Amino acid sequence: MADESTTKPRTETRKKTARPPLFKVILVNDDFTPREFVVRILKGEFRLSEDQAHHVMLTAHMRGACVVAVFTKEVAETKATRATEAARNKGYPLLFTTEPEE
Ligand code: TYC
Repeated sequence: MADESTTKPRTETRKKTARPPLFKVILVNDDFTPREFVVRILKGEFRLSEDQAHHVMLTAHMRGACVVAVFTKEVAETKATRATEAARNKGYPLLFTTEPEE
């Protein structure tokens, strides 16, 4: 008999899709790298618009550091390394770091 006492409650078996942990790329201020160069790197490596790049650069300049964008670990580390190396090739101390998102 399928009355209330014998019918099983429907249990949902929705599978959770695992999301990879995300990492922030952080732009660190310094006193030597030209502002225009920072903007160029942000546009080239992180595909920011001119306005976005300028805003991120100015925020790092004023506050010491600024989050550029968030990626999976490998992408964040690759981009941070490439951007830092591009600056090093020009003799600038510009630094990008990564850290896990809370
Ligand atoms: N502070 C630099 C200057 O005055 C510009 C700069 C901005 C450098 C942001 C690094 O992450 C940075 N030329």
